[in-house]
Amino acid sequence: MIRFLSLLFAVLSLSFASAAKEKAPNFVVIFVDDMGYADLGCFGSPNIRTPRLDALAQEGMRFTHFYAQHICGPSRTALMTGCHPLRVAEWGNVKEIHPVVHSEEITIAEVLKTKGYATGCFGKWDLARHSQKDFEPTLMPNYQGFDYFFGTPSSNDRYVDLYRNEKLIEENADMSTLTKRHTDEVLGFIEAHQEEPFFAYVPYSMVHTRLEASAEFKGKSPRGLYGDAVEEIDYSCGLIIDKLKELGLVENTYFLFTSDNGPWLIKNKNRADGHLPTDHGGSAGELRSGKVSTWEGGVRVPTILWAPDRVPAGTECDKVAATIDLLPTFAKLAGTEAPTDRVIDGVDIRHLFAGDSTEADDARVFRYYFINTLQAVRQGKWKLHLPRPANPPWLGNFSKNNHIAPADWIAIEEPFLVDLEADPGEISSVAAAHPEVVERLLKLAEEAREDIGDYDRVGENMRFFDPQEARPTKPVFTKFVSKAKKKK
Ligand SMILES: [Ca+2]
Repeated sequence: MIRFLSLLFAVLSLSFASAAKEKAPNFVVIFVDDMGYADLGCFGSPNIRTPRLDALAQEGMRFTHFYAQHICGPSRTALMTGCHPLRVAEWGNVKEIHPVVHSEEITIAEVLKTKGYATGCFGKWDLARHSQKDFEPTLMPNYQGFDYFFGTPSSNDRYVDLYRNEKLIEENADMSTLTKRHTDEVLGFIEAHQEEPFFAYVPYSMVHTRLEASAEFKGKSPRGLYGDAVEEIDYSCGLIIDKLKELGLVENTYFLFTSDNGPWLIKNKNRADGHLPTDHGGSAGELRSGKVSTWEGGVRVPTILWAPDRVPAGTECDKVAATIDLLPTFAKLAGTEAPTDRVIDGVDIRHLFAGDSTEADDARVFRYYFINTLQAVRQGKWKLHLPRPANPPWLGNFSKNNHIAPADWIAIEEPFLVDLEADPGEISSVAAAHPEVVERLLKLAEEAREDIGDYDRVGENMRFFDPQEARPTKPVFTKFVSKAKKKK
């Protein structure tokens, strides 16, 4: 009997051990808003204190060539779908500045749901219309793969409404409370779902203007209110890490921190803004320009991956990687695949997570779209800015771009080739010295136009799910009436 019991115990322990090993990993993605490439200590900030994130970089990996998109809505679209935003279907077959992501698109949360994940979204959604009030309720997180939502429909430009799932719980919320409330919700979600695999997507409203910070942080950073808000985000990430440790979830969780676009260079607006002090934007360091541009400062974002024993400690990945890679990579880690019935732009980068790289990483092509326009392509160290007028009429309201410095919003007469290794600030073109590289990258740009599209053409694999005419343009803000509201 004793022998039988000990045998039974041995069998049970083995199966428990293998069950623990086989449990799909948890994912926590912090998608901070408008943080510049150089706004963390571990990415070179001279005056913003981020001890918790710096520690994660020491224990994990810094991605130094990691790409988001040029502005909030497209960037969220890319992360959610694993695709360039112009490829992604929207209601009414248009391509908006801030995509209204079609319900037939498959989000990263929907992919993970197929493997039994608990999914939560905490913060700013921005994919159901760029508006706090006039958004499409049936395109909110609860309809796009998330079991739980605590946050706000769009940006906090003027005011912010808070929702718990579909219920409006507070209008015009106190912005100084947002980071803390979002974080508290994340902690509660992790606690509640510690036994299941979970995906916590945390698109904090901060550090997008209007900036605010809790009383504990306000007025404390040498970098002013912007620094206060970043330092509170750092502290909050620390609380999430502490929770993972407390619950014994570290060995089975991937924690990724990144930003949705470069810094909002409000001080460069060169005009009276009306309500924002001039120090409210971050810094891209040596990278050129910021948010609302396809210069590196607009799209390359500070990124940290932390997963002890799976991601090598204290390492740096200088290969091209992007938010579009998270869907295919997380799908594989969860034991499934990215959707196979449509083109997905992102690639599986598990090998980069593990500290390896291949020749394919150096050959990878990254396409820089600005709303509906292909503006540049990159392969290896070469980046080619494509010719364009300073104020393209097809960009609608954005044909005059007050977000960035006038020197960065210029006509490009000839293909402008940059060697990003020698010239990270994209100061001068070396096109004349490397005509073969220019020719190769122009060909890659043409392939992107054929596949994804451009302002003047519908790409072969640009997606449309509605009966209306397929249009690659509509880059203007227009009055929107939700289908659900119409029905009422
Ligand atoms: Ca943003």
